[in-house]
Amino acid sequence: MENIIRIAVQKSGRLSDDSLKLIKECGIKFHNGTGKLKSSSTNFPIEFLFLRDDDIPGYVADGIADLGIVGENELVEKDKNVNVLKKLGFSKCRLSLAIPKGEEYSGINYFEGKNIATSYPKILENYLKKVNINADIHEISGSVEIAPSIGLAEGICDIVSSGSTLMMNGLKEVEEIFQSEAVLISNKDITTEKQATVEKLLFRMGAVQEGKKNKYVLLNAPNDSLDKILSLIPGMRSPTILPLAEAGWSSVHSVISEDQFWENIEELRNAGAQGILVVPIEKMLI
Ligand code: PRT
Ligand code: ZN
Repeated sequence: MENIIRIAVQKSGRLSDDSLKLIKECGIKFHNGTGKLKSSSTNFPIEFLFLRDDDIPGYVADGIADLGIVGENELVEKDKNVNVLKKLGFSKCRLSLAIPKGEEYSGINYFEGKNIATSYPKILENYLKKVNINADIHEISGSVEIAPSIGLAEGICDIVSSGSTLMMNGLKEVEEIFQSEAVLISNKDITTEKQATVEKLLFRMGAVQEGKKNKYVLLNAPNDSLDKILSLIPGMRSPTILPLAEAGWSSVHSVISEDQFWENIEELRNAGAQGILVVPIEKMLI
């Protein structure tokens, strides 16, 4: 039982679905009935705590939870003493300064002596210090985007994803000050027994992430253009080549990153590749 780890995940919000999806993709089974604060897995030594994201860094720093999944914005703002184990690639967003659309913006000096409303006073304060600007930070906990229109502040510093919230509120983004995505954090003093479980989880998460980055590609190619085609899709170690029933043709199988595939698709076709299949990979163990 000493090897059972506890992970804190957001109860409901923008991080919840992707956090639970990642855990499920790691082959970990659990029930998360609505309203439950705690749950455990039936096939992996892990317990779940469902919390507000604001509380996750503190629970992990205090050792109530061994691990947590939280946005970097929340982690840096809370400034707790934890380890970051892994970037998870979801809930990506940025923290930006924005001002009313009609205002002219000439640079960061615009904010000198101004009032800025935000839910992220620490990150903003650090940024303003770095760029040598003195501004008044007005901390509010939500609906930051309405602050300028009600006369509470001249600018805001808030999370932006698509930018439509700013636009709907007559604001424009003028400086990006911080980039964020979900990260896996851990307590600083994990016992050796628990550490072994953490390693197992990290191994599985790594395999899921690698699988997502890569695709399994199958294509048919005339033998005389195999060299060219192989140079365009190098495999994990080297591609598999099988003869087709039709003389002079081969089937090439390989694993390549999706980005690389799209970059080379035209050249592959020009080199004579046909019947190209791109198949998702569920997990990849290198
Ligand atoms: O209840 P709890 O405290 O747990 O949740 P919460 O309401 O504090 O957070 P939640 O669920 O809204 O967001 C959790 C985390 O998701 C954040 O800490 C970020 O790391 C990340 N994230 C990603 C976002 C967004 N995208 C996002 N778009 N968090 C908030 N927003 C909001 C933003 O505040 C603004 O109001 O969406 C609006 C902007 O979106 P666009 O698309 O209009 O630009
Ligand atoms: Zn929150």
